[in-house]
Amino acid sequence: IVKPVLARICLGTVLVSGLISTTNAFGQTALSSAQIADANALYATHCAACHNGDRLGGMGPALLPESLEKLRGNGISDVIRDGRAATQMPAFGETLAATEITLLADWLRQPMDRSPEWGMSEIVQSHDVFIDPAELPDKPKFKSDPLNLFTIVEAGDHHVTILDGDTFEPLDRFPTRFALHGGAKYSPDGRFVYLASRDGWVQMYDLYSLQTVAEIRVGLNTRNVAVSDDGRYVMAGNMLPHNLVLLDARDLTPIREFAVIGDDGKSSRVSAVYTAPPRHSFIVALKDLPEVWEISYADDPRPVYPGFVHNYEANMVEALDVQNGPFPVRRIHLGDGLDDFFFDQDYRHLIGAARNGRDGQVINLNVGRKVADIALEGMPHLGSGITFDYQGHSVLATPHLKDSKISVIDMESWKTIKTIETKGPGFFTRSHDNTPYAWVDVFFGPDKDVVHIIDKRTLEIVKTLRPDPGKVAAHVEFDRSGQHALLSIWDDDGAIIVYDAQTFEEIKRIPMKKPVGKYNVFNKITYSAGTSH
Ligand code: DHE
Repeated sequence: IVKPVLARICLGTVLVSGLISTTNAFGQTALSSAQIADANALYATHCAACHNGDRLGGMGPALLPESLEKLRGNGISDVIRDGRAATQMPAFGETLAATEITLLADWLRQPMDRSPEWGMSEIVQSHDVFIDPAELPDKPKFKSDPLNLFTIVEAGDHHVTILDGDTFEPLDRFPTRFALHGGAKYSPDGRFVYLASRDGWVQMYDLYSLQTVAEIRVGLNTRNVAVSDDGRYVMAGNMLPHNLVLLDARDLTPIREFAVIGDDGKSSRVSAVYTAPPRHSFIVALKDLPEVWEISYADDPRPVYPGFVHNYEANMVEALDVQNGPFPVRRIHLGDGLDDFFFDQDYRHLIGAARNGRDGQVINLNVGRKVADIALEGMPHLGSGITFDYQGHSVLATPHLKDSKISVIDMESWKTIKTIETKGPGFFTRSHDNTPYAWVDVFFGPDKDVVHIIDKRTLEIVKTLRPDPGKVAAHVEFDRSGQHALLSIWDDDGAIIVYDAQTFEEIKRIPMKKPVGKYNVFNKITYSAGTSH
């Protein structure tokens, strides 16, 4: 890996014009043409070697405005000045003047004149199959239960660890693309795991032989992926371009793309795509359109696992009329867009939240319309809600990104039956059928280092743990049996802590670099009510 050339550019070589205070249509500081030229020169000299001349990413991540949305405030300048620990991104604080750093940061945030192209030909060109799937072994190369493995995403240095859930020993640790996001998704037999990066890369890894099988870049800014319940497809949802990309799950061969365009001709970013197993369809939330899409794969005539044919022409479906192809799109029109949602266990209802932080609605997917409003202020993070049985009723428990509470909602009346006060807003909730407890984190605020344990029988917090003072403690997942709960210490000098799920005693601490999500194969492929789907 080559370090970028750190040539010192003095102000005489690239003249950084004074920043002006006018704003453009996006509410951002508008740069003059002289400043844009300066920024281009700075980028070409200092950034292009790693991030590519076209800003689409290379050894470093893509630097498109959409990719940088997460770095709010001075986030971009801070990274340019200080670099990123445990990555190849050097600190430019000694090399560039403060004004140059500010200019580069402002320029990177500006909407680009023309969105870069990423169509089917770019997707096909990016596809790499490292191992012919027909050559893969029939059995795992380890003795432990292959359905009790955990895929653990380590964001600190962009790696994944495969952890043996019987012994809690790592089986493998491999590099991934920059910034994975969304849940890792498994093939229905639990053999393959599919990982999506924010920069659009999808990686397919074989859990039996512990190696990467294939990868492909499906977009420039991707939200997440879903795997069909029959194991035939992987669907990726993109923020840039505004589309969905369907892949063959055997080796990620692209099958077709779906442009996300509303009746009025306006396109939309995808918020998330999920699989609804009993419906044999993908359900898609859209960020900019008041619609939910259901894309059925039930009628695709191709057989399940017909034997591997690595042939783009055979596998790729020609651009078909969306309504009449083997993947019909059903549009469910809503009064308001949805940013995040959750399903009941039989996938009849979708519970959605708008990111205005106020409105929630229940959509009956069979009849295709809203059947109830739901009180959901405080920006609920429905995607990481869970369901369980409480006094004979199915309830949904969800954290809120802006309020210090967990809402418990009856899934028949759709009324909030209890609000559990927490020490701060949380991100993730987890439980398991074999435990009476639900674990919730407090991701934001001064108590971000605690996790609460809630008794599902009483809806009371029965224990609060502070496993590593000062460091974020977040995202729990159970092993297959529900006897152990694994918690992340969300720090570059972090760890996975294994707890006895009954006594809450710490059993083991495994050092890791900012472990974020962790995904147990069995809990995910059985769509356990206590975990994300
Ligand atoms: Fe996530 C899952 C949306 C920011 C870590 N996040 C998801 C999913 C959605 C979502 C829709 C479900 C995808 C799936 O099931 O495959 N996330 C959003 C946002 O809208 C938000 C708030 C803003 C954004 O930048 O996109 C956001 N998410 C974050 C983070 O800042 C987190 C904490 C750190 C990071 O890695 O970016 C983060 N999101 C996660 C994780 C999951 C996730 C670990 C998977 C949870 C699971 O258990 O399945």
